[in-house]
Amino acid sequence: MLSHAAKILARSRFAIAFTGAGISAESGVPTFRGFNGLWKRYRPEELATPEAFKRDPHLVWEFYRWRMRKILDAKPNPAHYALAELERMGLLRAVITQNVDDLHREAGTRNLIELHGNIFRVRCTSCDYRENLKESGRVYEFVDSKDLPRCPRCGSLLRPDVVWFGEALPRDALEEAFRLAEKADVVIVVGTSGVVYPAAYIPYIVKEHGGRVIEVNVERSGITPIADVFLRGKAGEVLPKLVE
Ligand code: BV8
Ligand code: ZN
Repeated sequence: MLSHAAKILARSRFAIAFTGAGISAESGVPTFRGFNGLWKRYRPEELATPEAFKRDPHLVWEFYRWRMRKILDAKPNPAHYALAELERMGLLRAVITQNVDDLHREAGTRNLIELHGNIFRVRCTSCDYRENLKESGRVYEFVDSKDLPRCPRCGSLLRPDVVWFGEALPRDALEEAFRLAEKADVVIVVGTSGVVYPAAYIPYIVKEHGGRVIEVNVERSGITPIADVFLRGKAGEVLPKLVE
């Protein structure tokens, strides 16, 4: 199956990747279905929503600061590096990710579409103030603070610049992702349960336009029914074999 996938990729004209939380699991970033410990009693759908933020901004910021700390301690794993290498080899045109952890960028992927935003960006709930905390060098000060973060321009609450459940995805990112999916003749789907929409449409759009779907996952997912090749295994072990 692996050689079959490698052949499909080698012969592809326009291959893209579509990734979910599973690609960062081996970096130690908890997947959405796998929250353990502290956050086990909450479902992410309960915390990653505008209603939760309105009701209890302290709890939601505690959740995001906890995840930011986890991600700051994480490094890209061989799966992220393999996709960056495929792009360098000219075999991968773009990575469309549902993840907000910045690990694809850290691994060197250049053409990256973040459908659900980025956990290291914050934005104001009232004015158009935005800040990339890594670029502004304030990420550790931000993560270690216990106070509710306030906009330096207008004083309103700051929120994570990520897409919450019930919120629309950034239009330009979604349109670009759909455009790439229509053009792609191969999509490598990595580490996603394929249950969150509209992101999960991506592999279906590739399929509908006659493209092939290669899936890498440790178990079957919502995408497996339309996969032409299903490579069962950990992304950090399977993807580097596709680069060899
Ligand atoms: C919207 C950012 C409407 C926040 C996230 C149909 C159409 C449109 C919407 C809907 C619809 N049906 C339902 C909806 C509503 C909802 C939705 O999809 N709900 C689901 C739960 C049913 N969708 C929305 O609310 C979206 N918004 O539609 O708004 C609208 C439209 C116009 C105007 C106004 C409103 C917004 C969805 C985005 C939510 N935000 N993230 C944050 O991160 O804090 S989604 C979040 O969950 C993640 O980003 C990720 O995308 C998702 C979890 O999915 P996965 O990435 O797949 O991760 P998961 O843990 O589920 O799975 C991990 C997989 O990896 C598993 O398969 C596992 O086996 C595998 N794995 C584990 N280890 C490994 C591995 N694989 C390989 N190697 C390993 N080592
Ligand atoms: Zn403001």
